[in-house]
Amino acid sequence: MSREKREGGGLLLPRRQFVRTVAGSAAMLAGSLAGAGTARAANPDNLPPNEPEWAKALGPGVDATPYGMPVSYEAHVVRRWVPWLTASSESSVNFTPLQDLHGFVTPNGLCFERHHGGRAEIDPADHRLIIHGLVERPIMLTVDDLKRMPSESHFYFCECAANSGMEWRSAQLNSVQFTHGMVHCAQYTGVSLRTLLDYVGLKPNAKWVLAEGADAAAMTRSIPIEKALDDCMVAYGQNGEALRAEQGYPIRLVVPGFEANMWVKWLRRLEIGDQPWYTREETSKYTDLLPDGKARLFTWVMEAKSVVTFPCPEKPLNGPGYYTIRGLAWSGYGRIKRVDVSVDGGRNWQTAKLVEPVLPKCLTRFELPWRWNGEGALVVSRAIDETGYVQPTMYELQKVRGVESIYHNNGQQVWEVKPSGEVENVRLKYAS
Ligand SMILES: Nc1nc2c(c(=O)[nH]1)N[C@H]1C(S)=C(S)[C@@H](COP(=O)(O)O)O[C@H]1N2
Ligand SMILES: [Mo]
Repeated sequence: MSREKREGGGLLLPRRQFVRTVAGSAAMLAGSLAGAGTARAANPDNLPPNEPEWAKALGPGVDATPYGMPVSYEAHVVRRWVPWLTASSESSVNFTPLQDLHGFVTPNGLCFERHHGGRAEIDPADHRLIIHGLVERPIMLTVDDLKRMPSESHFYFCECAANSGMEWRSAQLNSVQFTHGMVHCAQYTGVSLRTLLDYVGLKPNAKWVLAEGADAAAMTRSIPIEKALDDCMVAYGQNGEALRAEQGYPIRLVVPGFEANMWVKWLRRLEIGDQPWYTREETSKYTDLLPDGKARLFTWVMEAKSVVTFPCPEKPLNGPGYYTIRGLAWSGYGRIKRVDVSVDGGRNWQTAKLVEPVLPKCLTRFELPWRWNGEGALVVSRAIDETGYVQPTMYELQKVRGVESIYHNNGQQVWEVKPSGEVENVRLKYAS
């Protein structure tokens, strides 16, 4: 559809003014980043047929970099946060730069962080995991004890229930990092929680596992025993190395497919009980307020979701021609079965290619070749998981959930590509 038709037909809802300001500053940021990144003009002295400067002298030796960091030209690829979103940086969140990542693994240093009481820095020698409550043989384990047990390694996504939480009412943040960056995906290594629970011996009335962190927030969540015995892990490894302090070093709970809040970091205690612990977290937060004033409770599984990461507000198009639309899809219920992509706001859909491997409860990369003719376009993706569930439009989602909740927004994200190549977060107005 043409841009005129969209505006004339009122298909776009304008964003509120304060949002313009935020979007403006995000755009400025993106502009300055482009200058630091690939858009920088080339130095002709380094181009063929000249010998580039780095080929004329020896480089640093193997003693120069005991722990490698990204090359300076990628220094703009960092976690970012939105200072006005929260009162302090200790109880806050930063965001994964999805627009700059390849494949489906998030590098450890770029995994978004969500802390309620700041990041704990724990000496593993002083850390213990206690498992007690409705068990036959309560235990206290060291981190070394855990490493002596059989291990498992699995890739899982981890998404905060509040991801896209600002976007319920209308298009807000003009950035895929800020709209969708509260998700990361890593290979976790550790001990299966079932192994530990078998070891301590569950009593017949064991129904819930309370997990508690050793950070200043002592964050606690209750996990149903069925899930605890299914695929949860006590992880000490992430992407081949020890967990980062930001992600819960020395150990964190991995609860595949469930909202990230339950993935307790700096895990120090598992108390087996016969009922859930109604902590402040569970009753006042992490529930979904509905239009009738009731709230959905225990909405643990993250439903199928996807987002286009190229093009996106941070990654505009550079003139008409050949491109590959790229994005990420995931579902807490299992594997992604299909991803459809539309360039006309969801009127026509094409099936994207899923990039192998397609793993359950894991980010899945999708791609679709696209010849951009230079006209305005509305790029959107929708994920379908192996249960047959189809990622809803924002309109469909709002009809069921209203707009009062912060959590569990898995609606389709629409990017408007302007004839200039710039990309903006927009909300379609659907005929009702
Ligand atoms: N101990 C502890 N665990 C915690 C939290 C916390 O503040 N303390 N935050 C939770 C929330 S709300 C989220 S979204 C995830 C974030 O995990 P990450 O920091 O590895 O991205 O950790 C969860 N586990
Ligand atoms: Mo969260």
